Amino acid sequence: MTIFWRNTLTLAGAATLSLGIAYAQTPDLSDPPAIEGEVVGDHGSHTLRMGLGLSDTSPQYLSSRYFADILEQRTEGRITVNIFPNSQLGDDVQMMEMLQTGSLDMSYPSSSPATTYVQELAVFDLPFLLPSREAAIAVMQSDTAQRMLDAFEGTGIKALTFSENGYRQLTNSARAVESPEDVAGLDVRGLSVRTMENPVHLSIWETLGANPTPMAFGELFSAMEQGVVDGQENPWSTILTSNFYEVQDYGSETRHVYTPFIMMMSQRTWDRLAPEYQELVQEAARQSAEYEIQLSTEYDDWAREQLEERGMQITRLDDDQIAAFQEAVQPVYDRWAPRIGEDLIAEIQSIVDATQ
Ligand code: TK8
Repeated sequence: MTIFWRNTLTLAGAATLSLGIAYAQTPDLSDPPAIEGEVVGDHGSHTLRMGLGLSDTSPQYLSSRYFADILEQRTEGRITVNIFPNSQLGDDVQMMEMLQTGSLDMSYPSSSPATTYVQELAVFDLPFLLPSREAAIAVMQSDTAQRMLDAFEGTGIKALTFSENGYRQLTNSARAVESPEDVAGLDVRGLSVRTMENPVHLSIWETLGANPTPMAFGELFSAMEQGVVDGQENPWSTILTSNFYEVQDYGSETRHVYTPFIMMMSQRTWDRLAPEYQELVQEAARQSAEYEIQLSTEYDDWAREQLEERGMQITRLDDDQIAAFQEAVQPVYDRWAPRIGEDLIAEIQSIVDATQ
């Protein structure tokens, strides 16, 4: 897939020349693993609607397609999943409410807005908790994480699996950011930053001296375009696949938080499925999550390069500069750790330590 970018170049004393520069829209991504396993027995037909926040070039979408393909093949077309990307059915918060009422079958939100259902998920919102992708994956695959998915019981939502959203990076339209002082501004105002709808994130950006505004992801592009906010934070892949570079000149590799996605189904939909179908859905969810993590990993560095090629100025931060951010957000830990649970944090920490 390629898109064409029009670049105009004026030659001295000559006419304007138009060059079409082709940018690859996705990196060289691994193909989905072959679909294996028996065709399951006939337990009726289901057409499921799945709403996504991200675009149809995102790892989230591509792996959801794989999920749909597994179900379709292993039921000989009796289960079909129709995927609606780009927040067209609603944002993370709205779609979770739709799952509860049964007006939507599936969604794939970030863990952060889901903390209203399962408070322990807020552990993922603690800044600089997961130092490496290996650690993050170990945590997502742990019994501790499974317990959080199980804790959705009774909410009207069946949580199927974690997968990767990834390390979040700061972008903005005002200035290059290398330090917490650049966020707060000294003789200029603090950056106004959109955050996910989650109190820990709000606290992070308040603590850094920014002017945070929680906002649905679907409204973010136009909010930045219209200057309602200066910036936002998301993984490089999302910044690329949502075209944020068109309205954001600066990026900083802050890696301040690693948040996962959670693939979810409406409990009402789940309860309508025969046990054999339920088992298949659960298996397909896990397989597609593994594929999603692989795609997301392949996407991340590539997306950063692409953003630079498309004109975003990206600041890489060295260990001392990261440490300055880490120190600046210590009050977020002090305030939230007791509420999230010291035991839970220690449990996560020991999973992390085992990967170091
Ligand atoms: C997409 C969201 C998004 C998240 C955010 O539905 O809101 O910034 O990172 O990717 O879950």
